[in-house]
Amino acid sequence: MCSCLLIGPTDAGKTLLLKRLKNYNSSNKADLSQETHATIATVGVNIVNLAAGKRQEVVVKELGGCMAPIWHKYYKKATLLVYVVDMSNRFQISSSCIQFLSLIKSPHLAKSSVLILLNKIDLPATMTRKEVDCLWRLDDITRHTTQKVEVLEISAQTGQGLEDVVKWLHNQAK
Ligand SMILES: Nc1nc2c(ncn2[C@@H]2O[C@H](COP(=O)(O)OP(=O)(O)O)[C@@H](O)[C@H]2O)c(=O)[nH]1
Ligand SMILES: [Mg+2]
Repeated sequence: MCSCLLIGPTDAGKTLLLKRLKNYNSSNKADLSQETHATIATVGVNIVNLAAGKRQEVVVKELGGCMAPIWHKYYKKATLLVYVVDMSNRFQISSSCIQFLSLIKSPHLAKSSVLILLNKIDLPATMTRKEVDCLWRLDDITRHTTQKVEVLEISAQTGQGLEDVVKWLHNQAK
């Protein structure tokens, strides 16, 4: 069993993503049939167990954005870290970068595999990947961190890119 933290600022799309992952059906398509517009701010922890391959299981824990001051209490057991960014929120992008950098500095997460999810790419006014690359200096991050960092662009709303998230989870759980 492998433990994955799902972290990021409030409204980035973590809860919706978690619902999508939970509903990801055996035909490998995102189940978009459920009403998923209405989410409420997560206070506490949302936990979902995902099957990864035949034998493995990944326990994904979404930590509410407002719990940031106590996120560190959950670092110890986490082997995977998924950090969700809202690509449409220009006001949040810099602070999310700082938050991410302080996260990965934690010695408890030094060996975790990290996935950065650039979410909400379905929205018309999102930043471009190039803009985020520049603001976050993603090249430096992927090159110089102790962790193995991957970046994916997704939409938890439309399901775009979800397959790659599932693949990443499966590969890490092997
Ligand atoms: N358009 C769009 N809306 C999204 C997407 N992901 C999440 N949302 C919406 O953003 C809001 C916050 O989502 P939520 O999952 O609660 O964010 P959390 O605070 O990070 O858990 C909700 O209204 C979601 O429906 C996305 O990929 N595209
Ligand atoms: Mg939430």
